[in-house]
Amino acid sequence: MSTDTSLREPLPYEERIILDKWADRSCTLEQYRRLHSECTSNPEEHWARVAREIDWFKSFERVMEPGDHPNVYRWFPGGKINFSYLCLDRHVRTRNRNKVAIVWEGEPVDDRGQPLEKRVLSYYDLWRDVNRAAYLMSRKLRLKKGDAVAYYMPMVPELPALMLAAARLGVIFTQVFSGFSAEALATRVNDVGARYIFTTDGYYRRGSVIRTKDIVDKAVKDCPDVEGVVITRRLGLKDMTVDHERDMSYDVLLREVPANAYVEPEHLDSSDILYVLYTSGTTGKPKGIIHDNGGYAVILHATMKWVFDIRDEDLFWCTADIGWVTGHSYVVFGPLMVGASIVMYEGAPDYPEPDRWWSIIERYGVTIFYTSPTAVRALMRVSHDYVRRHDLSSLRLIHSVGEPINPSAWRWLFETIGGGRCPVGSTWWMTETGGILISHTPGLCLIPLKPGTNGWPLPGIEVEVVDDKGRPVKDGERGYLIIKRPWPGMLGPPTGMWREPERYSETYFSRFGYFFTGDYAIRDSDGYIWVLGRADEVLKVAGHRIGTYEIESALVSHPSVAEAAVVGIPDEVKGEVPIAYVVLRVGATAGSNMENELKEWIREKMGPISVPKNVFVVNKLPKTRSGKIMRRVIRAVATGMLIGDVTTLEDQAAVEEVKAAYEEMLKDLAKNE
Ligand code: 6R9
Repeated sequence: MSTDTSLREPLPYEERIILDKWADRSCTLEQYRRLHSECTSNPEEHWARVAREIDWFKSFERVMEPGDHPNVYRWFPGGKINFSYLCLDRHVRTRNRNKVAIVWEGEPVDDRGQPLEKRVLSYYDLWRDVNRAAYLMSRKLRLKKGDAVAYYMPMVPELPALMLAAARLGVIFTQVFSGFSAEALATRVNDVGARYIFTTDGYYRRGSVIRTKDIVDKAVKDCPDVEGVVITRRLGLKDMTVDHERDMSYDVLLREVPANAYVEPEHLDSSDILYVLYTSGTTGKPKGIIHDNGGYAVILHATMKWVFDIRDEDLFWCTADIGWVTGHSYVVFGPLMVGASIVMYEGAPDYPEPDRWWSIIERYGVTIFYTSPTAVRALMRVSHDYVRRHDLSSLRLIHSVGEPINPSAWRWLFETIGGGRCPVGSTWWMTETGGILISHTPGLCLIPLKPGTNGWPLPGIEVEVVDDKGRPVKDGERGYLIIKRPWPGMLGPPTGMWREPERYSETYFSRFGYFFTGDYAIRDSDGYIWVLGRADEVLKVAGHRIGTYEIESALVSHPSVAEAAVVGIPDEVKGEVPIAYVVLRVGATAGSNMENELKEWIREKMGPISVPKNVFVVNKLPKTRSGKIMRRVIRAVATGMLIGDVTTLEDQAAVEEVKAAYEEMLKDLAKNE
């Protein structure tokens, strides 16, 4: 049984760490407060100043104006812009032309553990690839501005190229994480209205082959409007099935594209859609979060400078998969926009051994490392010799993202990985925010570090921690995190949430009248924000965002399941993991295999990351008198906490049952240990 101590460590509000090496960049809280209040007192001017630092085809006329739906804003109206131009064309005209854009490493290794595949693309190479991809998309596939495509791609260099090609044409893309199931893919493809799906034959993960194309074959059966599937060969699988009516080889299509193809980047409106990315919420199907071009470009530009202190000589490595927002913003668009060199790695951090990441940092000389607490917790459990084998002295700055970082994981990153030299931060943001909103800003000036905090909101960002009624709570008290003003990079026009303007306002604005993040947070007396985790039914499992509601819906779609409740329980490595309680249909019997059958069902329906750690079959679920499942009670029982007020509880016996099922599991675990 996980002891969970690391996740309940006391938070070191009072600790303050000032780094010698960064002393000339340090500032006092007072200085930072001043800088901050200058920016927030006139945010429009502040954001205009930042926006003028990037290249527009036509300059914007205003900073921001209300859109056509409540709570939707158009940022930088009048401005014309193109991300592909920002990330490529303007660099290939300078000495960055031959600078490394992407160093990519495949997962397979030789018998000495050395990587077998490496690809290096200069900015010029990438510019060429993107033009050829855009040519193919527009001439061959007849894709045009406003059309949608779906990418179901693993971590291969073709993915950033395709994203930038779509951006060049104004084609809206949605990238679906390559670990998602066929059903999850089909739902997103249909919702966004994709004309084509781009995929690979497969990829390598932890020494195995994952056959992406097979999953697409399954998904596309439920996607009547998809006109074709375009396949990049990553593995060269000989036995890949091909439907000649529908499937096209990317490589064959490219052969027909002139080597020097050039496609003029569309002069897009600042508020035209760049992409839609689906993420989990508390109810219903996943939400399609819309991001625009201009506002998104501005938040990425600002955060690459302020948060990552990016410089010409840096090698930037964000370890996120591009399937998540972190990969969109800080593998692809942010770093390429500022002309940085990035690392992309295909596989698992512990393949063939738990020093793969450290070997990559050493091999290429990574200077800025952006990773997740869950990976850190997994890697710090193995012998430190895996770290000591490698020279990590190139590192100068480290940040984490995805969930709160507990102080001991922070200290390990700071001391063992960063050698006590590098600022280590925890950047808070969400799919919805587009870019980082709460973080230390070593690129501007550095306030003292505290292990585990997110730091201050960025200049120009105003957040508040409030109680149930929306009243600010006192410093040091827990409350809900809200964002008080619109910000560049927020959910974009026309509807914030793809085709669901009402759901957008309802989800984020109905509770407090301001943007509600869904997170619990504390502000300490130094003004530092400590985001503590979700206040709703959304889980962060190994940093991945999963709605308990989605797992429940998948469970009740199983023929034997009548009702299901899913809650998150703490896990030492993954932060939290889902566990499920199910009530079977009358007549269905719980064979000894029911737990595995339901886990397999979830794997099929949703993908491996959503599979509950345990599935318990019970006779009843604790409910309120009005019939709502009391997840709070279930979670409390399952994590051994106090139950709290259960006066509305219908049936005490159901609680006892949940308790018994959980105790049973503890006994089993104890036996196995
Ligand atoms: C970027 C990303 C968003 C949720 C967010 C919060 C949690 C992210 C965090 C953090 C504490 C951090 N979160 N970063 N919590 N400290 N540095 O993760 O987007 O997948 O949409 O998740 O992640 O709970 O609300 P997304």
